[in-house]
Amino acid sequence: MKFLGALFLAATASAHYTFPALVAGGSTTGAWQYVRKTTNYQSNGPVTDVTSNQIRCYELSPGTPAQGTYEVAAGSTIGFTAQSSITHPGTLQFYMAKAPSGQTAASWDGSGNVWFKIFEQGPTITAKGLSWPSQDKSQVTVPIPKSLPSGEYLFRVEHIALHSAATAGGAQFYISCAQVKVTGGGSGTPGPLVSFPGAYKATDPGIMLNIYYPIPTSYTPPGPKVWSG
Ligand SMILES: [Cu+2]
Repeated sequence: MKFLGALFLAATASAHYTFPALVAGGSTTGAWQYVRKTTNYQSNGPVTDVTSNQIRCYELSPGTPAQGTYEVAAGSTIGFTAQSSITHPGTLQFYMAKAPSGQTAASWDGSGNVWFKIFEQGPTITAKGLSWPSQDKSQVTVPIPKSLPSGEYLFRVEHIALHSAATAGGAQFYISCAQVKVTGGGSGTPGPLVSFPGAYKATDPGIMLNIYYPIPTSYTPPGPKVWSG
């Protein structure tokens, strides 16, 4: 039993993942059709350096857009597929950033103090330990805030795997950015705004922690507060 347990742990620890496609309205787009191809599209491996430019969108070839920009109505639900599933425990977050005038979601690199968070999902904490709602999911979704102004955005998913996060640099960031065009939006002012890199430090309490022992009594996801619209 002990031996089988060790084998199982070894297998799951190497099972990294990607977020290659969008899901909306019950259907799934093609892989890397609206999502910029990530550096880990073959290896499935994570970003571990929060100061690297890769922490923004994990792009294989920065400057190379995805094939298309996906149209989505404000207030509707959209998300990403996880290939083949989110095998690690950790926190799930979604961010967006609006392409400045003169740029499109396809042309823009997402640099600057431009990103706001629209969703964060920490663990359920019990005396037995932490459980993470996104774990083992093969897709994750979020409602686009209804008051988000119409326009072109980068839409970023981030899953921070925390199984080996007890030391700085141990957390594993799985990231993708999609190009979207929001329609029927409102007149909200998203914020607070942060940059990637810049938003995180390797020692942030939501990034560097032992999730197993002693069992944490609270968890604070890294980055800015969620903009609720
Ligand atoms: Cu992994």
